[in-house]
Amino acid sequence: MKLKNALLSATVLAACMFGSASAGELVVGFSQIGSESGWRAAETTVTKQEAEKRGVDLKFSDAQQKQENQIKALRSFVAQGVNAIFLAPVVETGWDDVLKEAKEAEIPVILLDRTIKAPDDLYLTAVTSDQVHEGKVAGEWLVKNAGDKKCNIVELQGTTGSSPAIARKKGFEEALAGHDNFKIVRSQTGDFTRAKGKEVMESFLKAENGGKDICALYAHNDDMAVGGIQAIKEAGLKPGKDILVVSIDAVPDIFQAMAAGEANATVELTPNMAGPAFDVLDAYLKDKKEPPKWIQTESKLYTPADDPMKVYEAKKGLGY
Ligand code: GZL
Repeated sequence: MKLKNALLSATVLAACMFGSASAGELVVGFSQIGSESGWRAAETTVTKQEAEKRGVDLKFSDAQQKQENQIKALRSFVAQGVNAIFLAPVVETGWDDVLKEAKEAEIPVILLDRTIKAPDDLYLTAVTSDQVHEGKVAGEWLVKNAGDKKCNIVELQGTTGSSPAIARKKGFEEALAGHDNFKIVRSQTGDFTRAKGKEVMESFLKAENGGKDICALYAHNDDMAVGGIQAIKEAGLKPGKDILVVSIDAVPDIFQAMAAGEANATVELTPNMAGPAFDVLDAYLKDKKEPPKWIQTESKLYTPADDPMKVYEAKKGLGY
């Protein structure tokens, strides 16, 4: 396989030197989780746009939320002899074997938007936000704005075993520490989807005196929050008032809810993980210098004070 890759790189190099291919004739395999949320759809759109901009031949694979499909896609990319792989890992564990195969083939792997539990020599770098910080910002907003009465919180967790679900829970709980009037009374996965978020929120409302005992909903992403808002309204309560709504991603629909007074805070996650990933890949392919293992993207809190409809208008064309 090493010889094959050497030949491939030489071919690409020769093609670039003698002009029969553009300098960006790079082939990158991208194993995407699926399209479970508006944010994920935007990440896919932006990744394809970034590849196009750079003249990169992007081989795209949608895993429909299944790790086995991601592993199959990675094996296929290795067999094709791509120059690099982008992986948005659906869960944290179970990647060692396939990443060892990519390493054997000398194909660098860059993680997008989620991290994994594996030796860090199995991937070049990870382009992600600080997901613990996101949860903490959400929790701190709630502690600051829910008053000092007893506040029973229900939590819609992301995909079980995924790094954002684990980290955002951790960060939120850190923010609540020391504030004994705040308590998470129910917590369950809504798998980052609107439909499941609504379904689980309906069960929370039923279990908590029709929602009268719930002070706030914390959702690990806006799509589950929007599903939860629907359930709260159908239960005859006012989301954003009777039940505060705090979530993460900053997708356009949460700003529409904010403008209607139905959502209170969201923490922005950029869908552009691919830009920094392509940049670090270009630099690595030139000088083979190992980049840092983590390239952190920014997080920003938005509330109704931030002109939500203006933000909605700015974001709605970005592929969500
Ligand atoms: C977080 C990302 C999450 C988004 C969700 O980095 O992996 O996955 O917050 C998406 O919208 O499903």
